[in-house]
Amino acid sequence: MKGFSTKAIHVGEEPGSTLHGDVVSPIHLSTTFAKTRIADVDKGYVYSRTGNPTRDRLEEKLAALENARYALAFSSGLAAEATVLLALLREGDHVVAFDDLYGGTRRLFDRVMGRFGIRFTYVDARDPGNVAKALERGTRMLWIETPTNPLMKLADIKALAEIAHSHGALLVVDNTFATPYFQNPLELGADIVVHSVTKYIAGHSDVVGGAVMVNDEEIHSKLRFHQNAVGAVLSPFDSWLVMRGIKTLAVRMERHERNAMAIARYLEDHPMVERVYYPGLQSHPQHGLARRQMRGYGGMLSFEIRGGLDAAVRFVESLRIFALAESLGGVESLIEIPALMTHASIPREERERIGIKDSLIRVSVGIEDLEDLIEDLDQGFRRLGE
Ligand code: P1T
Repeated sequence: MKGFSTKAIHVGEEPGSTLHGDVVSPIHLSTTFAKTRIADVDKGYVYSRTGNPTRDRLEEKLAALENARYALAFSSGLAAEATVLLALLREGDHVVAFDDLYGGTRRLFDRVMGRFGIRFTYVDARDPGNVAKALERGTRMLWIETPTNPLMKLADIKALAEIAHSHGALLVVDNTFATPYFQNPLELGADIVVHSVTKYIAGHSDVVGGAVMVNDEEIHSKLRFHQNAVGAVLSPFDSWLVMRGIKTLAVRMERHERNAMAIARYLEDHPMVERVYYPGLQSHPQHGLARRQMRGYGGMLSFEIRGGLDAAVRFVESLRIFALAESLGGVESLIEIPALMTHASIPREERERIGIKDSLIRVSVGIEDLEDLIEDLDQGFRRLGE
């Protein structure tokens, strides 16, 4: 099995791997597993926080998506991230992170991990030189998203992996926006990939989950220990929902991308739009890197609307198909204002320094019919002009 979709559909669910030859993995809800002899109490499945057959099948599938040796499933993207930090860092350690990250990730870094003596320095990681300059003796980890949330900035994974490794640090890549269909950071030298499975991987806005993928056995065993010891595991039912979602990841991503590219071009030509951020556009300052490092540009984009926050609010409230909501990566189109929603927890001065203006609107382009999406945006712009 080599192809992405073949693996997405079959890994972890081979007929013959279950009692009845199920084509779809069954959901194992039991929290505990009985033994007939004391000698066997720690053999096989024991307790579902530690290990569960449905979660195991999902983890096999998740590993296959990133061509990784190991994957671990968590109850949210943030739970996955927290477990990585808790498993691999200690008091006094230092992390260099991309300054443009999901607001909740920065909140976890600064307001939770900071209390345990882990220090974070934020840099514009588009320039690897900025990352190299920020390294300290205690730097153990580089942490990036690429493309970033919400400004669609890119970081050169290969270059940053070299910088990290020459310093004895690990490179962590949050691959949520690109998805494993369009980008595989482990193959470019990253040590750890994290995902908010809530987004494209599950794909239907009906499950909150997270994942970590790695190749290194020692890192894996530390993560596995902490997955159980901290306990933020994905439930069997949610594991099953994610497995179901993964089977269509490739076809969904093709359609997300096709719609996003067309909408990015539409917005770029619109007189009410100041600027569009989408790595598939020639006008994106890192379009060349996107072409080299990714196999596609994904379904996320953002744009600045003319007229400031007031226009942004009126526009997003006037849409009928694009739902005004946080999150992303589901089949339905979503729209939001980062300064008021997903990135409101970042102080205004810091937001402005990164480039997140009040007039920035972020779009998760769904897989509806393109004509309907464009018509909805059109009527939104028309109402602004009234
Ligand atoms: O929401 P959760 O599953 O815990 O994942 C957190 C997370 C991690 N990484 C990235 C790149 C993310 O975008 C997210 C969650 N983001 C949103 C909810 C959002 O609307 O941006």
